[in-house]
Amino acid sequence: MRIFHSHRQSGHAPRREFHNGDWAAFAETPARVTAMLAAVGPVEEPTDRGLGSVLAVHEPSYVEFLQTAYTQWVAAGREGDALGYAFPVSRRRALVLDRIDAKLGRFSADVVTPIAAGTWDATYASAQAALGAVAAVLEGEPRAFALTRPPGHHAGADYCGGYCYLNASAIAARALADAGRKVAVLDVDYHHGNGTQDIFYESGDVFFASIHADPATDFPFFWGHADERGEGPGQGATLNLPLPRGTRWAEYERALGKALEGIAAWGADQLVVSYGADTFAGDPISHFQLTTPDMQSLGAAIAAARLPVVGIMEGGYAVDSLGANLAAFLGGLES
Ligand code: SP5
Ligand code: ZN
Repeated sequence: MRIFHSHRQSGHAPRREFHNGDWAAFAETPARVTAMLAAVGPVEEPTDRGLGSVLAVHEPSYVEFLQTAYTQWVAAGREGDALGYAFPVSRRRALVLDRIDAKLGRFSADVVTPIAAGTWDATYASAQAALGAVAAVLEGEPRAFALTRPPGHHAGADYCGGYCYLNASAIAARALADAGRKVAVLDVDYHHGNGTQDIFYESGDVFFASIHADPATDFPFFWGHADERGEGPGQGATLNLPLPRGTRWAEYERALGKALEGIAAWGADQLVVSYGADTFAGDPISHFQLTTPDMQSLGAAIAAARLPVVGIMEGGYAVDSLGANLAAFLGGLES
């Protein structure tokens, strides 16, 4: 399988994140990339296809913010990573705010998504890796994978969140839909892909299905509940399948069957799979019980839908097992 990845994606390395009222080591580290590269075949450096497909999903003001936030942070005399602390939760006015702290609040959903020196370059390269996989599939490959990092599925049209900045899955889905494919996004990361859902919530041309930890107990809390089904032209084109902590493969497989049924009933001819290895039993921040062989079963069940697949890497924080889990998933996908 053709796999797209740029070394520039490792330039994003925030030092720490806010966790349970204190600072903890940042979980979404460049070491994840090292582990994955060691376990998969050779990767291709993506062609730079520019900002067009990024701006088809994200607001120009948000993209400009991502490009300049760290420089503004440093210019304001700050040290460490840029992080907001005040958020406009009530009757948001379209204020043009100058202070970097105000902009960080305006364009962030949480305080676990710091912007460091290499963040823009890495998230841009990650989006280009996704577009490389899109191009491969549009050229006729049955499947291609983008080894994206930082991940993307928590990022919305105008906000970062959950370690995500540009939403590679949404960018890939939009590009494939604009090329005439009938696209379904299947999100199998442990966490609900709220950014992707939000981007396509009112659009009838991309279906979004997600299997994830019940947001009643897990991040991102405010999205991913079973009664969220889309609105307007997107009514019925969102399918959420929350599962309890402790879920094992047998129960997960049933939800996967429902997701694939929904996707088939909608008439998709193209899949974008947001793959997170954080459903693994050994994941340090998650609570499902999938094993490495289950990752192969997951890939095989998706392959059985017999649709072209663009795979996008999302989360997965058990670094020592991450390579094996990704290799198992990709092996299943090729079966
Ligand atoms: C893409 C993805 O999987 N994002 C997950 C974001 C979850 N963020 C909330 C969990 C915070 C846990 N922090 C643990 C720090 C340990 N060093
Ligand atoms: Zn996740």
